[in-house]
Amino acid sequence: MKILVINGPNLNMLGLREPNIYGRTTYADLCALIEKRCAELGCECELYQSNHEGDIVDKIQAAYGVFDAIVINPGGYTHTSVAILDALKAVSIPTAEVHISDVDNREEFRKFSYVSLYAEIKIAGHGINGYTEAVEYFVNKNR
Ligand code: DHK
Repeated sequence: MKILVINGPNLNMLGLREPNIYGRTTYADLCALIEKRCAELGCECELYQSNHEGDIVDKIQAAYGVFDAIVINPGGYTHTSVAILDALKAVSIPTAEVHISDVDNREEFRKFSYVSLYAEIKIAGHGINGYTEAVEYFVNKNR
């Protein structure tokens, strides 16, 4: 199976940004972790990060007919982007929503997620392990 892992704005700053919330692991380390787990599970993955909403929409649209599942952490767009929600609905690819932090126990505005209106699973507050848990979810589901 082929999984597309999308990270939204500021996730390229992992390791530097608010380490008390997001940890000290860098984005490069995160990519290495996901690639290793996918290799162990025998699935293909592509990793994509963008700070731009429209680029993320383009990437989701281009996933149609190519990827079997999407793992997405939309960053701040989680709480604002109807466009990302609509793109996911348009391609109808099974999607897991991941957040490094426990978004339901932070500021009020982080409790609402547009992507949750489409995603079949939400993993939040498990740190970077949330990404590999999402990959495992799809691999198990497709067994
Ligand atoms: C990452 C962000 O950049 C925030 O805007 C979200 C999410 C939370 C995370 O926990 O990974 O609110």
